[in-house]
Amino acid sequence: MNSPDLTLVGAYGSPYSRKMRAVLRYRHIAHRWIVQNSEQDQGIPQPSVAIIPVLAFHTEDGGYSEAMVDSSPQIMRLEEEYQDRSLLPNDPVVAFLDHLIEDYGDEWVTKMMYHYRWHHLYPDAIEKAGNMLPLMANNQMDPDQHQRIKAFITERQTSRTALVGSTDQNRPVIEESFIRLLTVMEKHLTHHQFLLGDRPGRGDFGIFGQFSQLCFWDPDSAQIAARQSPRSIMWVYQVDDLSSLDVQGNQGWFTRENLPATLRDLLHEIGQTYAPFMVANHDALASGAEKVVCSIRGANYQQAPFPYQSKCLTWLREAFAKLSPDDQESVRQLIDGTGCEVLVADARD
Ligand SMILES: N[C@@H](CCC(=O)N[C@@H](CS)C(=O)NCC(=O)O)C(=O)O
Repeated sequence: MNSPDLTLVGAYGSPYSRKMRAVLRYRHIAHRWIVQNSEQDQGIPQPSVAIIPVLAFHTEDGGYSEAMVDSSPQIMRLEEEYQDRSLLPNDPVVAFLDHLIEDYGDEWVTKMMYHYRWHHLYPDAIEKAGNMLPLMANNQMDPDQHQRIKAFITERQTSRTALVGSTDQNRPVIEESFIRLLTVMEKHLTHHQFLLGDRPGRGDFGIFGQFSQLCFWDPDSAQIAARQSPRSIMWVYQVDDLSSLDVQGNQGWFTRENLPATLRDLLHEIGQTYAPFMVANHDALASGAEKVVCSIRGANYQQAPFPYQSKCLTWLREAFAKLSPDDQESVRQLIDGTGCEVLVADARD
């Protein structure tokens, strides 16, 4: 085997791992995929936080120079090191929207994913995940050990549902937003292969990661998805491996002048759910409040504050602040009336 540039350590059932593997495949970046805790998972430098996926960079002599976590920074780091088949649209206004869509996938759609896997109303999903997750690292695992790890993972994950907002009270908010997202995706994908044109952007990979689980793995959500949006299912198959997609230079993106109405529908969906939540989460952390409380399409949504998501909003606002005044104005016009305005409100001052 030719020596790869990178190693990606992840898991089949991890949305962010699937996201990054798809990015590496699409970008033609030579890599090795290692399943976490498998026999091959050895010698990788410890990242700052114990989460997956881990992206490890190689040295000339076959060792590792460093390892990093968090898929969005991983994507941006790859953009610095590799030019071809970039994920960044050339129009900075469209690139900002792409960043927003990616973050919506990572930080809001992930609630749907966790919910349909671990919420107590979905016992088949809990049973399936409990059975399958331990075997990813070792499919020949001893049956007793399998049962022990299954019990451990199931107990840990089901006790964490409230942390990501998957409670009985929030259930309608999360489930209805999944159905609306599928409806928007179905309409959009009827005319366009990807969210921002003829090639995938960060947003495609962000939503793809979560959909790789929601549409295929978790039984209840997979059934809903197949009913509501067959084109989303096909899009997930495609995005998983876009190594054969032909891409010319930096062509193929929508521009700010030709964004389709269905993209605006997506921004509207983001503005009704992710946007009020992200701002309320940020404000709760800033004021030291114990709970995030916000209204999402008239429903009262509550969960504990989530520090990483506050950082995400700061990064999004920093990206907006870096745009020229004209580009900022264009973004404001495009998101006007969608509910996303609150995301960039502070940047005006
Ligand atoms: N913000 C991170 C999130 C990664 C993440 O939450 N990974 C989960 C699995 S999908 C994880 O490793 N959780 C810790 C655990 O399962 O112990 C990203 O974008 O990659």
